[in-house]
Amino acid sequence: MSDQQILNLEERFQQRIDAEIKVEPKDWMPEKYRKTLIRQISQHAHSEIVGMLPEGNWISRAPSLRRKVALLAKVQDEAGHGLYLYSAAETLGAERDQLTRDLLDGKAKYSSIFNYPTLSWADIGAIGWLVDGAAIMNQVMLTRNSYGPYARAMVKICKEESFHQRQGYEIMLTLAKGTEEQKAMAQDALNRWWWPSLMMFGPSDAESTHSAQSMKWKIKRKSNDELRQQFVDVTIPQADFLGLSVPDKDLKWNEESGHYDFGPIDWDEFWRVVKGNGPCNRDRIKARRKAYDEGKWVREAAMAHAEKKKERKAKLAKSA
Ligand code: BYC
Repeated sequence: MSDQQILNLEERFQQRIDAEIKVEPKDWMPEKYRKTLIRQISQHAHSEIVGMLPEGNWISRAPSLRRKVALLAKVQDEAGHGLYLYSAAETLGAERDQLTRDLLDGKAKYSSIFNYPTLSWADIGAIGWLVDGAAIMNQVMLTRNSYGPYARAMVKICKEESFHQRQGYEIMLTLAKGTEEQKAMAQDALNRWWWPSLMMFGPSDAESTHSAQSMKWKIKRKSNDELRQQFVDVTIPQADFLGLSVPDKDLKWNEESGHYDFGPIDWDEFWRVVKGNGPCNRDRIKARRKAYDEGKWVREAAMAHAEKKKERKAKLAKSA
């Protein structure tokens, strides 16, 4: 194809995006659009899968049967989200096995938040409330992203995330209204999860390398800072209702802007975690490698079964 033909196609592609027409797997798309989506969707899928680990740590120690059932369902939902997202990446030509290998080799990114430890039961409340809360803020925007399979996957995922957020907030509410020790546990969890939750939205707009192009292609509809501010504005009244204080001495309501002002984020910590040096990065990858190795016989059995089925079908077709 000549350069001029590609330019024409790119122009038409942008016009369709501007007209809010969804891009579907068999449509022509610029190679960079495809790559950007594979990057973001696979990072998102890895986040769902690695994100099962911090909460999985508490399934066997949940304080009641009811809590255990809810947590088990939530963690299983995250596995489902990972699987839809890997399927969405496959519609763009990515190989699932390669994506998994990139994660296990430490080449692929996943959300920074999942590299922090879950030290107490209150952390399970804080994750549902803050981490799923932040995830919803971002994913509601993604239900309107320009790539059809990704946008549609987000609709179902957001419904499930809403349940996750509510179960987390309800754990926090129970602890905050409980004994002094329980309230202290809830406060300690908020202290540790607050800043990493704000970091989840990614670098500031000035530092975000992909935002401008992703906004143009409507993969993103709101900037990292806009979503972060939206999250702070929604979450502070929820913390007030719990009677807990957010660990930020600069936090205050700004009458003029109609938003909360908040203190500076420690971006050195963010990049340290993203680059593999957070408190749990090594443990997380080790756990995923172990799961992959232990699942080898399942993958082999599934392949052997598929092969046998194919052979049986071919035999039947021959004898018919
Ligand atoms: N952590 O140009 P930028 C869940 C990277 S899981 C690590 O702003 P972009 C849940 C970024 O990848 C839901 N890395 O990028 C599961 C880029 O690096 P590369 C998780 C980060 O893509 C279990 C570089 O920094 N949600 O809900 O335009 C239990 C520059 O950033 C992070 C998603 O994955 C980070 N936090 O915007 C409970 C949402 N932030 O690729 C809950 C989908 C940035 O150039 N993803 N980086 O090497 C997105 O919406 C976008 O990718 C982001 C970043 C807003 C995260």
